[in-house]
Amino acid sequence: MATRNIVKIGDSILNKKSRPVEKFDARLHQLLDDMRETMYQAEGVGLAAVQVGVLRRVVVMDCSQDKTDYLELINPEITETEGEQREQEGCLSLPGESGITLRPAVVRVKAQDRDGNWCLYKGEGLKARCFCHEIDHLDGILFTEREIPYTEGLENSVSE
Ligand code: GNR
Ligand code: NI
Repeated sequence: MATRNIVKIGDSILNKKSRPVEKFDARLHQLLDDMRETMYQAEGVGLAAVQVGVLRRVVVMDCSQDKTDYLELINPEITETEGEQREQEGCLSLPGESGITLRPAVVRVKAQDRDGNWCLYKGEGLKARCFCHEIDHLDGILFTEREIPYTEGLENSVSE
């Protein structure tokens, strides 16, 4: 296992669309193992392959406090969403930046595992934000494109 360098803002690879994984082979497993180590070392809650310079639809995540909810998502797709949340978001590729985004409150995802089996996932709160954030990376989209002013929804409370 090894860590890989995380691509930072200014590198145009971050705006490119990643291609589906077709071969569930040893090379994919090495990529996943390296992404896992890179994510934990960087203290991120998720990492998309494009962030280590690989334009394939691969994500690792762990939104738990105690590293007990490690997930590998290959070719992930959002199948259903419920509600809305306006919460803070950051990105390992945009160090020092954070902002409020509008995301669904609950997100259901289907994805393949490292052997190609389809699995279903559900996330609320941070995990729902992370599913959306990582799948956006696979389509070349950064959270800054989803940012909203932190006052949104409070217009009526502003006195004139
Ligand atoms: O570490 C991360 N924190 C985070 C916080 C709120 C919503 C999404 C994230 S993902 C981010 C890691 C990262 O950049 N993944 O692509
Ligand atoms: Ni990110």
